[in-house]
Amino acid sequence: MMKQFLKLYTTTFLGLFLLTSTPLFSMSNGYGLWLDYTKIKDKVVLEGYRSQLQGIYLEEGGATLKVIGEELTMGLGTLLDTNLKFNALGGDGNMLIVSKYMNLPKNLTEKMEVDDLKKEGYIIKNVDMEGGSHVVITARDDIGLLYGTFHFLRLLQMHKPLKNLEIVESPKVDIRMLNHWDNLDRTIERGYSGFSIWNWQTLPDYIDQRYIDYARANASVGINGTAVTSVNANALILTPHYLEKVKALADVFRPYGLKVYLTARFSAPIEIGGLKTADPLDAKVIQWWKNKADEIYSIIPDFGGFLVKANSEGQPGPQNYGRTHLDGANLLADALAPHNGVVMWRAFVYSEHDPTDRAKQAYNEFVPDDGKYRENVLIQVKNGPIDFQPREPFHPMFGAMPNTPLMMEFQITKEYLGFATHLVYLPKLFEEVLKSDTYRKGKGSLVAKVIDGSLNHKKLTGMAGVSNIGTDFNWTGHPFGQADWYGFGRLAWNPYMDSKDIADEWLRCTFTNDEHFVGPVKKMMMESREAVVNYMDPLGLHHIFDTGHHYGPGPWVDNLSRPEWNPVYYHKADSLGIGFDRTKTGSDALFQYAPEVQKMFTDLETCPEEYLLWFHHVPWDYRLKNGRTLWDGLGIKYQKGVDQVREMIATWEQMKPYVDDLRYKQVTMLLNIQLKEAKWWRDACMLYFQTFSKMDFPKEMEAPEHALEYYRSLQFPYAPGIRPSWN
Ligand code: GCV
Repeated sequence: MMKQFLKLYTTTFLGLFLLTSTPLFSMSNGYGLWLDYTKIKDKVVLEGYRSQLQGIYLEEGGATLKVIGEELTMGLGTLLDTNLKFNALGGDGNMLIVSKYMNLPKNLTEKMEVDDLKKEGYIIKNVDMEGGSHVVITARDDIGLLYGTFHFLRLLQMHKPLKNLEIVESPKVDIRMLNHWDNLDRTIERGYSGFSIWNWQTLPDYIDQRYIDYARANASVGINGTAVTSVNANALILTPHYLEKVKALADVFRPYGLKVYLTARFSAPIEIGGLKTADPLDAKVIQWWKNKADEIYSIIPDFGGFLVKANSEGQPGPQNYGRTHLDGANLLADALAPHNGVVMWRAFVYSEHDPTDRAKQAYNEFVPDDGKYRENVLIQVKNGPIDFQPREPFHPMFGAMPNTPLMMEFQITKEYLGFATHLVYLPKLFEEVLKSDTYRKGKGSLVAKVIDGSLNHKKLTGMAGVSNIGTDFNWTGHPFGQADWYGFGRLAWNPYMDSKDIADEWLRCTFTNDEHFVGPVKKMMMESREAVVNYMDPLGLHHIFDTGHHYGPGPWVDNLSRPEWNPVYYHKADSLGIGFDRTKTGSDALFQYAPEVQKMFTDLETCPEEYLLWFHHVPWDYRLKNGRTLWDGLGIKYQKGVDQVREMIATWEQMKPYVDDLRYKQVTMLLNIQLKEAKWWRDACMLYFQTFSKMDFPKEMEAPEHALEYYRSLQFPYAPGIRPSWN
């Protein structure tokens, strides 16, 4: 006993020693995100910038202009290690000029071409005039100037030349927002980076510095909205007591161009309004929502609108009263319309009373009402038809509702991709979805064109990302989780961006410009998404996660009350084979896609193997394109995923000289957990599927570490991301 105690004591002590040997308070802990400006070490670059930037002219104005001044003082002060003076226009020297177009002197506006410049957009351009060679940042509005300022600072962070600048940027999407699934008790549904950063108890009087830093970080990547509460909504957020707190947040966010949205619980008229019904056609209910909207706007004049999850996973909605999603969405839209607010009505619906393939239900529910929604309604659609899986085909609703604005919902938090523990670079996944071709208006009808409205000339457009932010020092738990937040913002601004370029930007701004680091780590990030697909859900498998918390594999789970909550519903493994037949012989979910897409996925010759088991149930000895059986192919993919994580570890080990000690260690430890869990996935899934295939593992696959019973016995009642049940 004593020996054991001593052993425990020594390991604990050693652990403590290791931790305290790199005290957090004395080093960069990741809090500064991609905005942790550090002095430029390259002398040539530094001198070039110093001679180009000898002073700043910033037009005078309100709160956003003040923020720009602070950002430039801090950013240029640190990057150039000098105190630049704010001067009047017209003096000598090379200046940085930041001013709205309408306030620029005529001799400058003459040199600017602003026709293409939209709301929130900006121009960064070199202009030579007597007195100096200047860099001008101009825009139509203050927020455009702020976005331009962040872009300009990013150029410096990336050591880009400041010559021949001709940057014209306007956002391609109007609403670029985070969805926080934060509960009022500060737990976060599917949150893996600590608790909610919103401290409702101390608001409105205590403004945590984090709120300001959060707004700044969002503005730096062009995010202009945030729904601060979970879609599994609590009606209390709409009471005066909470609205006062929301107002305090809105006041903090406003200078950064960040609008606040709230989730609206459909039964709020009953729960906080004292009504007997929440029927959307009831006159009292209609009046209640109208009054509520008026009240909110009297407190927060630039309130964005409501985000709604209704009749989905137990949430109340119009169908409780025999009404439709259309009735519900239009009810709220009418209440918000006088204030220019919008409703984001989620299409994530599936019912336990509907035996149809879950992948088909949202389309069936919404598409028939195309064109009947009010102008200020957006239907918010998840990227795929099931639920944020490591890989899904694009949602068939994209392109299928030409007369209704559809907005994208991505998940930045990694509910199904290893939580905040696995390094998986999500913008690669986002890019794959955005570049998918819906063929709805012929070849080239990309999902991105639905989202930016260009496919059907939509006036209102949006993209939402379910936040991965929490109270962890570094905001996102995994240091690389910051790249997902960053990348989401960049893609919401421009859905045609290349995820590789985004990784490049993020790495240079967050770590270093050293090519020995940027090259290999970028490659590692770009391959990380395929790795997770391989070790979790290869060849089109999906939703085989353990129950409820979704931590680890649970392909055997078959005892949940709703059929579509059981992994067996999705993989359909039996003695004959595996996969979900969604062709005409099965659920015919493929019918919901354009004929070209249907054809491609239906024909086994043309169906990409990444989607094979999503659309087809195929025999275990089915021959893959490489001539191997499906069974072998599965094992090889699972093994490949594990090997890819090993490669990531090997890459990261070479990066020690370029990274601070803390983040180096953190990522090393996390990659090792990722490897352990990748093996767990491989072993558990292959052992379980072997009970059907009855075939030997392929020779390429390492032998499982434990028997199937071991994996089946694992229980995680306190896995993060869900409220644990205490009994
Ligand atoms: C907010 C999935 C998640 C739920 C989430 C839901 C949704 O089912 O597991 O936690 O609930 O999606 O998007 O509404």
